[in-house]
Amino acid sequence: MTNLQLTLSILKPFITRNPYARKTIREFIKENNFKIVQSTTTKLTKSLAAKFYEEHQGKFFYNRLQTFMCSGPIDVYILAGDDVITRWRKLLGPTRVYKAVYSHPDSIRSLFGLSDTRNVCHGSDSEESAKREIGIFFSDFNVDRWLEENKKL
Ligand code: IDP
Ligand code: MG
Repeated sequence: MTNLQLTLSILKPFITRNPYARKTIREFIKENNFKIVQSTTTKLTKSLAAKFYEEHQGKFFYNRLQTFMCSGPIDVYILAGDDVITRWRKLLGPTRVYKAVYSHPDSIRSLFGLSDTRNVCHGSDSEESAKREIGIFFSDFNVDRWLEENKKL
């Protein structure tokens, strides 16, 4: 393991109602040797969604995003793996689904995305974001300690 990292992954609302998509996404996780370190199924409140997406407040798509993210259950995973932050985002494909369909046809967002808002999954974009986002959903989880302990293995 050269660059062990943790990332926060969310299966967004409509996808948790689609067993085939859920199964396929779990297979992607397995095939790429990512480990699910912790997982939870929950429903976001407006205030938690606001905290999670604080960098996007004020953008034209923000209200739509917040409403959508609170519209049903989500699966939240802490994923671990070698370079998992960029590799998970690569598996997701581009943020915009119409772009994903043309440029990354076998990505998760291309396969299961319905619109730019309903783009299937979240993935942290940096180590700092991963730490912040993991803290929102798993407040007892110590990112630094987990990495320190598991990098030695
Ligand atoms: P990311 O999820 O690929 O990191 P961000 O730019 O961080 O993309 O945006 C967060 C989320 O906001 C996206 O996953 C998507 O659901 C939504 N979003 C981003 N840009 C747009 C847009 O142009 N139209 C509609 N929704 C958007
Ligand atoms: Mg982002």
